Amino acid sequence: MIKFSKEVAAAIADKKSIVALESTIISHGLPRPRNLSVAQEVEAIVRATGAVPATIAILDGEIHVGLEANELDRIANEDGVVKASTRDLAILASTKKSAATTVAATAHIAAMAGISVFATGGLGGVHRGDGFDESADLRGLSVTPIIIVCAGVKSILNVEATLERLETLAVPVLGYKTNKFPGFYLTESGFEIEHRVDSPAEIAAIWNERAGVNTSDSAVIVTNPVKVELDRALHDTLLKNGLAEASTQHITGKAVTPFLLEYFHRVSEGKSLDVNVEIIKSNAKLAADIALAL
Ligand code: PSU
Ligand code: MN
Repeated sequence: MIKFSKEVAAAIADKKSIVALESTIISHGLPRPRNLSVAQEVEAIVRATGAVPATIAILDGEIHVGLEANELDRIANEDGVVKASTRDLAILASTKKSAATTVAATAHIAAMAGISVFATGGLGGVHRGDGFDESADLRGLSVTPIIIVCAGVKSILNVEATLERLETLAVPVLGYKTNKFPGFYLTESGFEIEHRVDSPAEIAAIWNERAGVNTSDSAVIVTNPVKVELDRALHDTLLKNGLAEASTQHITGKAVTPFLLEYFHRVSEGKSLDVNVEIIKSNAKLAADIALAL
């Protein structure tokens, strides 16, 4: 069912450390042409750390773990690459369509391929408002054994409700060198994290204890705050106006997150984009360090 890139196939044979990377961030989270260069830079960071990157996507109905250069280009530049979550995988396989995978779908495929560490930007979560919009990422992480490195959840979400849902779903949340839950563009969201870790080795140790206490079926979330945050006043203005704009334009369902990210990037004239890129790079580096520690 899985098509591996040459590099990832060799890494599996040689028992090298592998880091899964998601593709929705490339096709729907970052603007062209920067999306392709960022995807390439993120892979290079994983390699420079001594691990092997496996960007995951669906091409013509086939699951790809690791993309060749031309395939990465397709995800970044081809029109009609949809955003796919786990529920879409069988439909894509039978209709032979191409798609970028969300956190939920990427984690699902990575675990299926035997990969234990995954880097992304920010997780999906519970949206604001009373529309019952909750990302499938939350349910996905509750049933998928993987270490996921992120900068918390995007501030466009209801962070408090998202943390409550993660507790209900029994998904552990760790703060990397912090007790403050990061707010994606912001280093702190205003909510606390009970468990702080200070090294990749500590994260690996927690991961390895899970089998013994029979909690191996969920993800472990590692939150890694961005070093230089977006200006707070700018952030708050973007958030207020972006949410109002989404409501005026009746943006719903899976279009909400890409719409708000694009709004932030456009109206901040790239300032939020720079922070977003830093987040992805820093998470890829930490994920590679964790993969090596395992
Ligand atoms: N984080 C980013 N950029 C993104 C996303 C997360 O920095 O584009 C994507 C991820 O793929 C995540 C998805 O799984 O947004 C969540 O979308 P939704 O809220 O529709 O579940
Ligand atoms: Mn949604």
